[in-house]
Amino acid sequence: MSAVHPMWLPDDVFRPLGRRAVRVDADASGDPVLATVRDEVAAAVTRFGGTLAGPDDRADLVLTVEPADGPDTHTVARSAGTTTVRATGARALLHGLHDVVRLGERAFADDLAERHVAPVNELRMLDHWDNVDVHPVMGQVERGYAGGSIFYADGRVRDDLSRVAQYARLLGSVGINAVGLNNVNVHRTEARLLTDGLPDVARLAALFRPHGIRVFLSVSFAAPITVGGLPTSDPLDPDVQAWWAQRAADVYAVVPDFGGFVVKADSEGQPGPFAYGRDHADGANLLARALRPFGGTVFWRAFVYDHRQDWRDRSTDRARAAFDHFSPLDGRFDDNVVLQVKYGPMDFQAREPVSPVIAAMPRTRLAVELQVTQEYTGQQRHAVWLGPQWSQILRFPLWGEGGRTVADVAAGLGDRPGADPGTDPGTAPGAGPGAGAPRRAGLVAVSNVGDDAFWTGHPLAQANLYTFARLAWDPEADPLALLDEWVTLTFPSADDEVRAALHAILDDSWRTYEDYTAPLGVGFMVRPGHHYGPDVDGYEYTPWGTYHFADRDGIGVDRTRATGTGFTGQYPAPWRDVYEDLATCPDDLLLFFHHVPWSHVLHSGVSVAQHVYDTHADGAARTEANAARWARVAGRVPDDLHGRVTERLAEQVRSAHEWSDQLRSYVHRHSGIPDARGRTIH
Ligand code: GCV
Repeated sequence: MSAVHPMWLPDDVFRPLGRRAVRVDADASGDPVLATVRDEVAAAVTRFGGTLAGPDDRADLVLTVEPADGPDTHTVARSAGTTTVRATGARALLHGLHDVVRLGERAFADDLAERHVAPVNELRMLDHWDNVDVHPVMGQVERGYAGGSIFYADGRVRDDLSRVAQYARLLGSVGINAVGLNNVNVHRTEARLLTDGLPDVARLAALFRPHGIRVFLSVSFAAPITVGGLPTSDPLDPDVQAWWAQRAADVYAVVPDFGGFVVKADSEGQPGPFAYGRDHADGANLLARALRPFGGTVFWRAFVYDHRQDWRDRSTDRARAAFDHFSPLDGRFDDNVVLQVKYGPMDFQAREPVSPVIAAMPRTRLAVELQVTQEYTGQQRHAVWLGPQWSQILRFPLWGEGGRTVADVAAGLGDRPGADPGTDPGTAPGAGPGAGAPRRAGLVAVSNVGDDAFWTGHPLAQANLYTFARLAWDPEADPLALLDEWVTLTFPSADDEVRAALHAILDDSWRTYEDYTAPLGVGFMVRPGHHYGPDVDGYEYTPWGTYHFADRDGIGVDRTRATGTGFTGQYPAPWRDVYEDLATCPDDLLLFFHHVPWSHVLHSGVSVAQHVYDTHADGAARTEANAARWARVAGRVPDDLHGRVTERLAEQVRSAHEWSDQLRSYVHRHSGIPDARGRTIH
């Protein structure tokens, strides 16, 4: 395999545009994003026989900028045989160009309906957990399943950054506008990106800039000590404040459009403000004030918990940690701080409830963090398309049906309950009026790319990167329509059989994965450390047994207020009561919230034990059907891609059976309940 796969931008997708007369009515001199638009159009017409129309020539497509304040917006309209894209600025024109690319021939149909397009989220970000050095345990890309870093090799920024240029083009085409360049676990070498590494950061920024993307650095809270030689990194120390202010000035001197910092503090060994008796608002505001003169933003992660203590005691339920730490700080963060909250209270499990923190901070800008890299969802060896999961999370109505959703909070849309100081965020009704100003932020995800020829290890994992970017643009978009869009772009010459096979494998793949892995929201049955494959009891032994408290009588974590950890009380109504009550708690989250007997009958009508027998047998069987389906399209997609997917699907079949066998056997041995469908359990 030599050539790098083009992901969703193979040359062919430019054919409808490239065979026509196209005019770019914008002076590209001095604006790198406009230059990108002009270069894309020029390359397309050269390749497919169209023309670059001059100012007085008739054109099939006109791309023009009509400056306006406000968010990037474009319209696409068809009249008198010409399609016109009007954009409010350079970035909007680039988005408009790719809107036309996605429309294909439809962009030139006389009945094209006029389109007004603007992103819902202001910030659409991908974080990279890339280490500059190869970490002895985590490798080069922490939780990376697609080879080495595209940014770094041999302990420094690569000399050849051609992959980064391709990546920036891909991301710009789907509206990503921010990229974090290094791991949130900041080691010594990455910490130096902020000092000696700045010329290299500037090289990377120069590759993202033409695609409308700003770069961010993850920084260590202890950098004033480890890099700066100060005796402290106390956020209230004037020398520490001056040190950060100087670092910000240095970065902006070489990267004038630098985005800002990403920070993981007081979590999993990373230093933070707790060491000085300060809180996370003190910590975040320290960096925010250093960045403020230059227009920079701090993404402060809410993934804060004590990894040495949790689950060993019912009073230290890890799910509670982010809310307990952060909700008291609402209103204390500067307005160039964005609190970055993982979608669930645990850690990117295939099934979790949404994090109650998202509903609890009405006076804070808040970005929701998703995980495109498949740490807990098959590590890009399993075909698991996460679009439906993300869509479900984003559409979740935090204050009940009809009220504001997770996506609304991230986008800063509408008033959030409690935005008016003095209103109790836990009880105010969702659709009611509030007094808070919109707090626009957006979505962040951990990227899944590496230097692999297919970018993502499993070629079909490209669909996750694409879907995340498109949902970050419009969280209400139908994920299946986005998947279909990805199929059309990525496989432009695919016949119906190939399209059907891709849909058959991917459409329900999240559910399939959930079916053969940890059941009913219980989470964390992966092998500790690397998080691949089943180890039902492997995670975190507590004095009572495993963290999921399985024994011969039952399974699940009691997180009720009545008898458990009280976590249900972190939700606003109605969810605090819906989750509290066994009668109303949804099946797919049952074991997250309740400890129940194996014989407990689900809303679906079967017992917990029988549910495990059924879903695991069926889920594993579906992976076999997928492998067979893919075998039938051999010769209809490129051989190298077909081969890679075949190899991954085979591993998925093996692994799914391993999961299924272990889970069914575990439940059978503990519960003694026979499988009502009479299947053999080993
Ligand atoms: C970058 C999980 C992962 C860690 C990751 C952490 C985080 O715990 O296993 O590898 O660290 O999340 O999001 O910071």
